[in-house]
Amino acid sequence: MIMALLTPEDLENLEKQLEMSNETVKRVTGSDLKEICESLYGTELGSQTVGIIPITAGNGVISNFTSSLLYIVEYLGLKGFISEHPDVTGYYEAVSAGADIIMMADDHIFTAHNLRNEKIISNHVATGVIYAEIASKFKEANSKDILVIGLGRVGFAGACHLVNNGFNVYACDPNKEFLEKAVNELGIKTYCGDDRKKFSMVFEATPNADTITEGMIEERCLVSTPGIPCGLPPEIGKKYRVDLVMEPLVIGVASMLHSII
Ligand code: 2YG
Ligand code: MG
Repeated sequence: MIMALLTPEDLENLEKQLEMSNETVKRVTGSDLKEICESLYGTELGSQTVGIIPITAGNGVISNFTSSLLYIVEYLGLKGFISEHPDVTGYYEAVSAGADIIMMADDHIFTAHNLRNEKIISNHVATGVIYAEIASKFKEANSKDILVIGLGRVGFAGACHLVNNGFNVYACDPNKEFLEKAVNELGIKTYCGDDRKKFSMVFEATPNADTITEGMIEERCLVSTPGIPCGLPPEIGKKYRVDLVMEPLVIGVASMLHSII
């Protein structure tokens, strides 16, 4: 399974990226990130404390990762701390220090676990759901048709969310098994370029660049994507005056926390 790992560069200027994406989210959906999360999950973040644990497994600690998480946790109004030690020692430390929620990531799973109510979530699912939700709330959409590009763990979770909310989901993925699974389990339609169908709402979830082509999109459409690198080529974005919601970490983390509160 391919997964793009974050780099320290992705997490630079998180504050600026957050501000810009929140502004776009508000403009294209009418609600800001906090409002979307609260109505999506019916929860409001309270006074929980989040213990963030650096993990050295696999490719090891990503500089800026845990400090970015702490920044986000505090931005969302929660208390947080990073354990002094990594891994199991850090876990013991965080739980002993009274953390209500534990956040940690290795190269495969990034999880948040609420120790008080036993809810647990992966970043894949929370990210898929929130980016799909944002795409589906496009104010200017002229139908309930929505295109999902990529049916990996993030894309599948988002597609599932959209189907459950009554959208007509069209999807593509070069992986035939992923596509078949989504057709069989979710009842989505496959999208192929020959369809000549264009979308005003696009949820892109691939680790690849340039997955969005001119044939797929309406002018002034919305592309919502957590995928790094961005699937929308800048020249197409410009030509079609596309609104783009893309941000490396905050939106997914906000979704994770709201989903387990
Ligand atoms: O503790 C650390 O510093 C590292 N073990 C963190 C590793 C995180 C790896 N995961 C990713 O890079 C992302 N795919 C996580 C999700 C980003 C939000 N879309
Ligand atoms: Mg991409």
